[in-house]
Amino acid sequence: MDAAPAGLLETVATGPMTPRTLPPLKLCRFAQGDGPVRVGLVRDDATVLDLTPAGVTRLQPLLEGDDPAGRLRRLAGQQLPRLALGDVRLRAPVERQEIWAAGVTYLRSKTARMEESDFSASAYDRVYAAERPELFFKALAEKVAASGEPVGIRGDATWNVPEPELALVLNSRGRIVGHTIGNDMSSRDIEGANLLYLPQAKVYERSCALGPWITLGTPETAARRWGVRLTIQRGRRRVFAGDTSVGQIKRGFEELAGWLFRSQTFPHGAVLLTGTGVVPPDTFTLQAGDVIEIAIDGIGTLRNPVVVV
Ligand code: DO4
Ligand code: MG
Repeated sequence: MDAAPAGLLETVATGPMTPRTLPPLKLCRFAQGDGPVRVGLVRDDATVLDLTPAGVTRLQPLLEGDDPAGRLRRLAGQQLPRLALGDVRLRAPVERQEIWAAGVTYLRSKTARMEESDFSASAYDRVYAAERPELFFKALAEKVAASGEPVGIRGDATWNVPEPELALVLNSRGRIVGHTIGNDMSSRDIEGANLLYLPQAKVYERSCALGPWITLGTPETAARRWGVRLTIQRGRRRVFAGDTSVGQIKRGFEELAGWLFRSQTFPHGAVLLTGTGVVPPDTFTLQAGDVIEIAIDGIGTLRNPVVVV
């Protein structure tokens, strides 16, 4: 079957023979100036529909409902305040969810990490093939950088990279209710020195970015056709560009979510990054001032400048 146009994937039957393609739903958190954080729906990548007057003031109650996408489609038809996207500040699309990440889900990630460390090579090789995936805690929601906010490279690391990853948005029942873009910032020299240093290589100040919003209503079969593109800009120079496809992920989304929820509860839901398939060459390391852009079809672009932390 031919790939559907990126982002135009949900259909409704409008008559016996004429399914209609629906535009993607982009659910965001935003603020104006120093004002309170509100929940909105991004339309045409230009306007934000403020959902506050419709009683939607937080993401979680919406995501816990039986049909968040259906509810949002109904809300989109209401008379609600409209703001220009350029006039608001997007906030990370998380409230109290724990942020977790899966690792070594792409062949590219496995080979890069085996080259990075003789010491840990067999662990990466084994986990790629094992039934149980690698899952690790990544961030508290309050520590996540939104699109536009800085991400960090550790002051005590010498080899730092972004990891562009599709992120699954899960409600408290473990249901996949949406997708967003994640950046699993990583210090490869620390990780490569010893696998037991993984939490220090992965979990530090500003090590996770999510955004720019959550896209709802895309089934896994459609999301697996999305492309993932990473570019890194240094001043006027593009110092890295690479891409992959979500379809290269070895494991199913439900499989990853199922493992995350084994013997574990997430009363506020969770976000699960699904691993990276784009790895810059070993000679590349990020510098303060670089700007990282991660674009995923059907979602948008997550853009973050880099600072040393
Ligand atoms: O075990 C190292 C982490 C792997 C990872 O974060 C990834 O593959 O994305
Ligand atoms: Mg990763």
